[in-house]
Amino acid sequence: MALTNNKAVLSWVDEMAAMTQPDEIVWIDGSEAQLADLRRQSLAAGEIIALNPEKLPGCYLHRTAVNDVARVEHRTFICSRRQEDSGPTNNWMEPAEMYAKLRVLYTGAMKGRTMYVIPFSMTVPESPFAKFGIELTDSIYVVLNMAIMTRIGTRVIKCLDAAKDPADFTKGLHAKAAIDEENRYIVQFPEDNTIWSINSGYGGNVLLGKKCFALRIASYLGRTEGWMAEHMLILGIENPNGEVRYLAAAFPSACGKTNLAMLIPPDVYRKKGYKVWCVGDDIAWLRIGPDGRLWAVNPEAGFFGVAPGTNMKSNPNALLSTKKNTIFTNVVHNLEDNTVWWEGLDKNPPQNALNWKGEKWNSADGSKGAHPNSRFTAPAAQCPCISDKFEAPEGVPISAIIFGGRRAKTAPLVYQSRDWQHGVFVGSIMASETTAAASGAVGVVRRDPMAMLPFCGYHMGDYFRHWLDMGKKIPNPPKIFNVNWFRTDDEGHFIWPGYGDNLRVLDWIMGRAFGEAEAVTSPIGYLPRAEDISLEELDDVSPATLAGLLSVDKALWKEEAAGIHEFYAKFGDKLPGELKDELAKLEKNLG
Ligand code: OXD
Ligand code: MN
Repeated sequence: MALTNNKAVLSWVDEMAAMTQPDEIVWIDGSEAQLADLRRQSLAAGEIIALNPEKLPGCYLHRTAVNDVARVEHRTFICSRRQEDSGPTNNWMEPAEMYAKLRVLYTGAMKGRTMYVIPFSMTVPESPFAKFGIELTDSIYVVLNMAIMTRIGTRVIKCLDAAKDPADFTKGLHAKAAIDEENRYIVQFPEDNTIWSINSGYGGNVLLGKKCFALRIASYLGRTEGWMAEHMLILGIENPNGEVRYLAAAFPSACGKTNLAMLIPPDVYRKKGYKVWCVGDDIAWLRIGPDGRLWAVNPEAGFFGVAPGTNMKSNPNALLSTKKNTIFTNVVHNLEDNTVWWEGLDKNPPQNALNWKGEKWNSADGSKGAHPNSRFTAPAAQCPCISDKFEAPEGVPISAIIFGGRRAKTAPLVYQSRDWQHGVFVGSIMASETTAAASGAVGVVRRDPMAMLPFCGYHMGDYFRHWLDMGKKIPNPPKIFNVNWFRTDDEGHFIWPGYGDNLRVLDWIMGRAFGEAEAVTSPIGYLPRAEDISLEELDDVSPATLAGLLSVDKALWKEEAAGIHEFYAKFGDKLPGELKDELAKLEKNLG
């Protein structure tokens, strides 16, 4: 039975059902009873496997199709009405043409299946920051994941119905169809507040609240409405005075974002009373608060984290978050005790196990048991260091924004931008070097402005402009920094220990944000001196090594400037003049 009389919702659901032709329509009310029933159906269909109820209560394993294991950027489109609004970094097709093409694929796609109607809210529905959406899907796996990653059901639809404009919701349509790679499309229509996803069953392509809505559509809405949707973690650092200061940080993938979001302070800091609180691990929505500061909420309710490499040393808080009520996707099924395993969990791969494809797996043959992009979907509330402000409707005030990437030589451990405009420049030139873990050449610099390259729902040049404009509107803006945990020595070893010791750098950053820490000027911005970053009880790094990590090699930065020119050329007339000025200033400073 429909959960609402909302005409805009009902007529759209009818229209989509007429096209996809499901046998049945089920409204998701979000109740535990309904979710339990769906789990039973999914188990009976073999779509999920129940794991050991003592060791992993409420946990399930799911395997996607072998051809459907990751986000597909080459099949992701931003279909704005005008191509120039989608820009050079997005795929584009004229919306009418795309709708027509997809209608053919959706027609009858749900025959013999059930269509689930999931009302969802990004951030708590009662928050003034909340945005509502409805996802239609023929996948119970999607329903169960959305129930972890977002707030769903009756509570949400009530808020939408009571909103100023009950027709203001994001229309998400997902059909598994035949999981056909050749006809897989992940399409955003920003001006229509609409997302159509077809022929995939993998998380990032089908949990429409995440990348599709909370970043691509939301970035577009944010620009129109004067706020920002960013690919950022949010964390709070509690200092020995009990004061909690918050920062947001954007990194491209494979740079340790989830680890930083749940950092465990080094012993020396812990003993002094420092604590780190996680507000979010992937997405931040940022708005100017009544006090003139920038406030952030995490629009999501769960973590959709990469499993391989997660262990009790690298990220105990993430691992502990997955011990109950978690859905594992494409990991190893340990048949010895009906649990899960992945590369990097520990050094004891199970002997009696199935790999991510469900095949008998022999760890000794050198093959991977878990897919490198295998995931856990875990409720954020289960994280041992979740912030008590995680669900605060107003969010948390952000004192520092951090950009970063993986650079073997060029970027120092940390530097601070001179001001907001320079900070936008620093974000716009963000780059990361490819690692041996990915296919293709190693050490190739990939520009990924603000880590938003695959997630910006409009022209990246306009996005830079929006950042610059926001800076003018925030009376008390956060300070902007860049970090690089990944400098290597001549043998290619990382010099900085990373992980918990990154707090030493965050501590300096917060000191700067609050006018308590020293810095010196350099051609690229403000730098700490070696003595400004505490090395207490850190025997592996000498002050001389730290000074090296903070050095700026002018020759390398001149090469960098040439690379930035090349990258900026893509944006033509849409590149804001302020960023050209910043690049010119950098070149002048380098002499
Ligand atoms: C993610 C991503 O899955 O950024 O969070 O790709
Ligand atoms: Mn992400």
